[in-house]
Amino acid sequence: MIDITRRRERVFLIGVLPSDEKKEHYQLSMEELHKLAETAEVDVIDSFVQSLPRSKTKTYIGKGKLQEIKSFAKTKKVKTLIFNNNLSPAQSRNISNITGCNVVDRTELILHIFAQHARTKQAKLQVEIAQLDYSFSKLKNLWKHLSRIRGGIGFRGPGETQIEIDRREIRYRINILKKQLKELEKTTKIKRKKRSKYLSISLVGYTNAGKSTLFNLLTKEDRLVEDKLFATLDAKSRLISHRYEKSVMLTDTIGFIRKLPHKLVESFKSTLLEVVEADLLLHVIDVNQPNVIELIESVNSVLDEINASKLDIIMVFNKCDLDNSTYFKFLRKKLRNEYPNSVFISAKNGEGIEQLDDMINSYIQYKQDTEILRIPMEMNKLIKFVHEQGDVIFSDLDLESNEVILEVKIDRDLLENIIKQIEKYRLVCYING
Ligand SMILES: Nc1nc2c(ncn2[C@@H]2O[C@H](COP(=O)(O)OP(=O)(O)OP(=O)(O)O)[C@@H](O)[C@H]2O)c(=O)[nH]1
Ligand SMILES: [Mg+2]
Repeated sequence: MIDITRRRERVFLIGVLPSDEKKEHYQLSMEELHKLAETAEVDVIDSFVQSLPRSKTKTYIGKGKLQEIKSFAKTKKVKTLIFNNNLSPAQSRNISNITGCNVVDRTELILHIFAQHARTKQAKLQVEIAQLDYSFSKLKNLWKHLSRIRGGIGFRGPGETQIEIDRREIRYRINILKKQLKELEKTTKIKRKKRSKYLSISLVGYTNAGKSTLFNLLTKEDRLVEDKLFATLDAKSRLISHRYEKSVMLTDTIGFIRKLPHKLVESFKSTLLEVVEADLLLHVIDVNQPNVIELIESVNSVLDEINASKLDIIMVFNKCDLDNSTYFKFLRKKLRNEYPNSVFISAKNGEGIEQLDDMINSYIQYKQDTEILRIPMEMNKLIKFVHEQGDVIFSDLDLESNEVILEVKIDRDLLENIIKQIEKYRLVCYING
């Protein structure tokens, strides 16, 4: 993988505007690339976008444009070109040969940022696996490419042999890392199991939407908040005991981005498990982004990819302190119509938080039910379970029927299951006389 770790490296950003894409829309994705580059701590000297019906197979952009970039790079002392798309290994090599510059594609840039920001052992392992996976697939394609241009199967030049050795080593390393990750995940799973008594809520959303800021506000924690993409890479959970009608386990996790590399989602699955296993998601959105609907959709597609799109969701439109224009009021109305289960807040100054709290409490009420249960004394495991999982308001013994009477406030789904177990037990007793 190309190294761009040297501080304040001077770079150009490069993109291709395909004929089927709107200029303004593409501009936004170039701006996002700019923000990614800033997050990677490099200096963006200039950007180039070429309009083409579609990108060039060999060099991604036109050769003439590349020559132009080459001479600009020389005068501006730029050594690295960052592309707004993923490049094939052959494209990277060709561009590098023509311009004499390092070539970094979008996925490599994102992976680099993830590597920079990984703090926990788990995040570090996950990033390294994703990076190796990406190098592996690039080498695989490069091998295919070389064998094609050098006479196909049977030809074994030194290049291919080296690539094969590299590939084997990468695969070996990936396997070792995956094993280490599995070990780590075992302990996380144990921790997670203990949490079943609480309502679990996960914050999800596009990177930089304000998830960690909201997490800090609700938990009074001091989690890292930065005006950078992917400030958070690990999952952190905190128990909120007294704010809501029931204890809540709130989890802050990594932000998403459009075209989030698939390999990255794949290797971060264990961190994202917190999201999948939540009762409720708070989808945090920076309402000031011009393409807000598109950002919501890209988050939804990642949620889909990790099987979390069917979970209950409250849309939390954040950063409402930043704009008070008439257009903003109109947009608010439009979003409220589109997403009825939504709230408008500022995680920075606390505006709208009461309303968010009310919605969480309503959700708790909706999820819970109060019921008087009569449980046969023999079902002692079930009695213990009810005590553990619910809030027992009143309890008594009916010695005549040999039953425990419990008035309990408990999760609706659990309650259904408990009632079924009691009925089944009674039926078996009845049949057996
Ligand atoms: N004006 C304003 N800025 C906010 C608000 N909430 C968050 N921010 C700012 O937005 C930036 C990103 O906030 P974070 O809380 O780090 O965002 P995040 O969603 O956790 O980002 P990642 O961890 O990178 O995915 C920071 O500079 C925050 O200070 C808000 O309500 N209003
Ligand atoms: Mg964060």
